[in-house]
Formats: sequence, structure tokens, C-alpha cells
Amino acid sequence: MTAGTSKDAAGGGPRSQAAVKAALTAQAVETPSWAYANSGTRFKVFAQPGVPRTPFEKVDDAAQVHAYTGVAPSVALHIPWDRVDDYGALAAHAHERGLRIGTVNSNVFQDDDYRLGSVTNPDPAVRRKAVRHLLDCVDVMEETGSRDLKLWFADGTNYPGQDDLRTRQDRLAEALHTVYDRLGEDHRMLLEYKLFEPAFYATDVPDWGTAYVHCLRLGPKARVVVDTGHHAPGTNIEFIVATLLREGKLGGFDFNSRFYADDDLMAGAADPFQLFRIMYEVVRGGGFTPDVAFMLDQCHNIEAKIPAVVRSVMNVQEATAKALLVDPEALDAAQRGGDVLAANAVLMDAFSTDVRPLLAEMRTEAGLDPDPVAAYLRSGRQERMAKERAGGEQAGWGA
Ligand code: PSV
Ligand code: MN
Repeated sequence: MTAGTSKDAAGGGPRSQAAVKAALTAQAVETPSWAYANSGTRFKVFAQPGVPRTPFEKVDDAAQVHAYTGVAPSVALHIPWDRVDDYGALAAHAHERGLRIGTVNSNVFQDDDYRLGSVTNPDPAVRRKAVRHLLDCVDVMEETGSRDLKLWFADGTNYPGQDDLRTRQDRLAEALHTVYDRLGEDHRMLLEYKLFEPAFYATDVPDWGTAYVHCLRLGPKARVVVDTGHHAPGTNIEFIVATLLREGKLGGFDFNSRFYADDDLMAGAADPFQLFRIMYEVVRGGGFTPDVAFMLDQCHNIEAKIPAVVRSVMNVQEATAKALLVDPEALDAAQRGGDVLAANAVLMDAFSTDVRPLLAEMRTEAGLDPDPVAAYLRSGRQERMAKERAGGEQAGWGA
């Protein structure tokens, strides 16, 4: 199938090219401030020339991604990595560059007193400190005009018996309630789960089910966020997505790619088919609404950062385009008829479609270069930044 042969989904048949383009144009992919900073593994953080030194410069880099793709209008912050004296000024800086500040990611995992956890720590003083930080993040949201607070906890235990699993859930619920009560009218709380790391025996929010029950108890402003790197190998992530969408509890994604663990590689790089299957469930479940945030959560340790973020955004677009090309009517007919091969073929036809010409055309129509990576590299900005950002301390993990 070529991208040009699709029909319209509204009436039950395949979507028209125009409908696919309209949906793709409306899609927004949020990029993470930390993707522009130096990063690495626990073995080595590799410094790159021209890396931002301040949150303001990270915003400048995020603005480049938006300028070349046209679909990355917001940048997520990580507090305290992006701590500034004046968040209003940071938001204004973003606006001047056609961007807005997106999700505020809290960080309660880098202080010595979080050794035994943050909000689930056995020491009430540490728990209070962690909750205070989360409340500070809500203040930041107010100053930046952000909607979403993303919560990820490194909390957990390394050894059986180290702490009481149930009591830790109670502490978690209490902290979440305190923060939930502080949320503004239009704020949301996105709870992220992770099966493993840095705790190895038991993570306090290990899976979507745990995140879901907490969010359910909290109320409508609490939703689950699915980080694609946070599952056991072989997990059917699209099933989780379908389930959360059915329940109205999918808050968004942290997209990235993995081969083995939380590798944080470019979204769609390791397993584009998985990304397609996830996006298909988003389309199928009516997830193309502002209620579902499409965010990247990745780092670029050995490759140039801005082109890598651009490539990741394009990978999300390609997976989305293919998902939009699935013919719902043909699929439904094959499924109802029990025609296993035909049903699978409908999905595979869409996945096998080369959507790059469609996306290139769409960019040209929007006044963008059809090849965003090449256009960015041609601009010479990368080399300019390497010279201009020569002094000072480069941002990196913990900065
Ligand atoms: C944890 O692995 C995570 O996915 C959380 O979203 C953090 O905020 C992010 O990575 C950056 O460390
Ligand atoms: Mn994440």
C-alpha cells in the first residue's frame, strides 16, 4: 500500500490522506530538557561540544527541534536539574521562541538522605522533605503555566525484609494525597511506574496496576504515564495502553527505546514495530486528545543531541502515520469473520507503508524543510554553538 491510497476513517473506511495529515499536524511531541544536556551511563558521561549550560539554553535547543519539525511545541523541565531563580522568565524565554514549558518532572532521587527512599522512606523527616519538593514543583507549574506534574520515584527496597512492602504503599498514598490536594484546577498529576532500578528487589510503583490503583483513589486529576523503557522484556505495552485508555486513566507517554533495560535510546529506533502497535492502540482508543501527552524521555550519550531528538520526533510521527493508515473497516471485518491472516495483514499493510513521502509533503506544505535532520545539520548551528558555548559549565546529570 502507498500512503496515497488510504480512505476516510470517519465513515468507517480508511482515512483520507488529508485526514491523516490533519491528525499528524495536530500531534504535539514534548521534548525533555535533559535530552539536550550531557549524559551517559553509570560508566561514563561523555561531554559534547556546544551543550547548553543553563535551562535557558536547553530551551533554545528545544526550540530548534520545534523549528525544524513543527510538532514539538513544548519542553519538559526536571527539577532540580532546571532550577532557576525566575521561572516566569524561563517561561517567557520559551514563549519568545515559540515554545511553552510542558511537564514538570520532579526529582526526589539524588540526595543522600533518599538512600532508603523519598516519600516511602521509613524516616518521616525524609518523607516530609520529599513531599515539600513535590509541592515546590507545583509552585513551579504555577509560575511556568504547566499543566502536568510527573512523578517518578526511585523508591523501593533491595532486599527481602528490608522494609514493609505494605507500609511503604501507605506512605506513598499519603504523600500522593498531599500533593494531589495542592494541585490547581487545571493541573494534573502523572504517576510513572518502573519495574526495576535503582531498587532491585521491589520498586514501590513497579507496574501500571500499582500506579492505576493509586490514581483511581486520588481522583480524576491523577493519571498513569507509560514510560516505554520501564517494563520487563517482552511486555505487551500496547495492551497496557489499551487498558488505561479504556479506563480514562492514560495521562501520557515517556517515549524512548530499549534493547535490554531502561536504555533511553531514541524513540522508535530499537523497535519501530512496537511503537507502531502502541500508536495503533492510541488511535483505536481515541487517545489523540490533549489528555494524552506524547513526551520523549531519553538521553543522547554518543550521538549529537538535537538531530537525535529531531529523529525521535520523526520516528513518533512515522509510527503515528502508519497507525492512522490502518483500515478500521477492513480490520473489523476480518476480526469479526475470524480471518486471522487477513486481520494481521491489515495491520502489517499499514506498518509496511512508506510514510516518509507523506510526511515530507506535509512539512513542505507547512513551510518546513522536508528533511529536518539534514536542514538542521546544514544550518551550521551545531558548529556555532560549539564556539559560542565554549565557557562555563555544561549541563549534565545533576545540573
Ligand atoms: C526514570 O527512569 C525516568 O524515566 C523518570 O521519568 C525520570 O524523571 C527520568 O527517567 C529522568 O531521570
Ligand atoms: Mn520516564
